[in-house]
Amino acid sequence: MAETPEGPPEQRLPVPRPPVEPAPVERFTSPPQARTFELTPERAAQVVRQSSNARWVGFLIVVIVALFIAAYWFYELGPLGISEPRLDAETNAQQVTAVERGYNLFEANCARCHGTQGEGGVGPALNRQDKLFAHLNENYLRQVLNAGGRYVCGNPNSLMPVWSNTANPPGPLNYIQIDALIAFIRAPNNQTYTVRDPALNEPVHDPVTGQVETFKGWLDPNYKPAAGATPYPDCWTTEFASGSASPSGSPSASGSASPSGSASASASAGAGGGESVSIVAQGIAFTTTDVTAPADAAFVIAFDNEDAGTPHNIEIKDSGGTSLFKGEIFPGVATKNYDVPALKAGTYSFVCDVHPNMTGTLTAK
Ligand code: HEC
Ligand SMILES: [Cu+2]
Repeated sequence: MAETPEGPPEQRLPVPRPPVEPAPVERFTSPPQARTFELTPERAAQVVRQSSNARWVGFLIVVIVALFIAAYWFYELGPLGISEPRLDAETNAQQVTAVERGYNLFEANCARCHGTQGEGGVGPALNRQDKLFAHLNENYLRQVLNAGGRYVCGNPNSLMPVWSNTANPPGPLNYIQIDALIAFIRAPNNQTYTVRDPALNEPVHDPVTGQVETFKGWLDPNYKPAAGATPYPDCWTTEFASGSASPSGSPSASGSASPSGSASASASAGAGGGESVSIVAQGIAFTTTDVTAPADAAFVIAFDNEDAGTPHNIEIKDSGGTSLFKGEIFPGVATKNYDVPALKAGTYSFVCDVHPNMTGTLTAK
């Protein structure tokens, strides 16, 4: 080949390559094309294109991963208060489920003695803030449900049975149901829960309005007992024992005040015959729920409490619910004479303050 190509410079390009001289075959073992590597322009362009694609793909993957991490971070931990952390949301959802199940369990098993709102009945009230604050704590509730009513005051004849199926003899409820009941009893009253069908777990609709039925918890999370108040007693009946702690101090004081006020009246009535009405409480109920008393004259109620160790009393209220007479609360077996001031002719109701479902009607005529 000529050393210098002829013609104008543009014709001289591309510079012709000197012909490839194959190396002597005997010195190499690989075939000549393996050594004569040549990058064609197409191939070179392709390499450039591919590597730029590859960089894009890599960049996009990094972006996707970064976005995923950010999204997951928000989902899982809920920073900056934008969303609720996932685990908290899950715990809350489980809590709501437990409360809603507990509501059904309570209505089915407990309401007949403790009232549908926990207001009390045969058994003590459960929905009171002073009791929920510390006395009805989770651990205590668990103990009571495991051991039954005897755990409360040590009364072996307590009406409340054992509930837990781990007790001996076993009760009807398993530990999940016990947990649900405890969650329900201690549910806060600033949250609204849905009433669900126990079998279907579907929300229950009010047949009249068609609205989903709801309920609220009992416990007021902001409740604080008055400074220096005596904590609720371990045994609920001591609340009603005469001359006990501050909460019951005022009713017993008023109870003692009214009989003494009417003592003179009854004395004068006693002179005129002193009519006496007898009322018996037995098995957390008044044996006679309809009593007749004289109108416009003081009379005496001979109140016979036949329930050993269980406190009862009689409070007389008019149709508007105003208390007209409140007898002293005392445990059985005992009898006390209540001096009741004169009542106008009419119908009155009488209740036991310890057991709101002990009621009767008193007719004065
Ligand atoms: C047959 C009536 C009856 C039923 C049903 C009943 N209880 Fe009771 N409960 C009582 C009585 C009575 C007491 C008081 C214990 C005692 O001193 O005998 C009591 C006490 C309690 C106490 C302790 C209250 C306190 O002030 O210390 C709790 C808590 C309680 N019951 C929860 C329940 C729950 C939850 C259920 C439903 C699973 C239930 N009870 C069902 C009658 C009942
Ligand atoms: Cu009573």
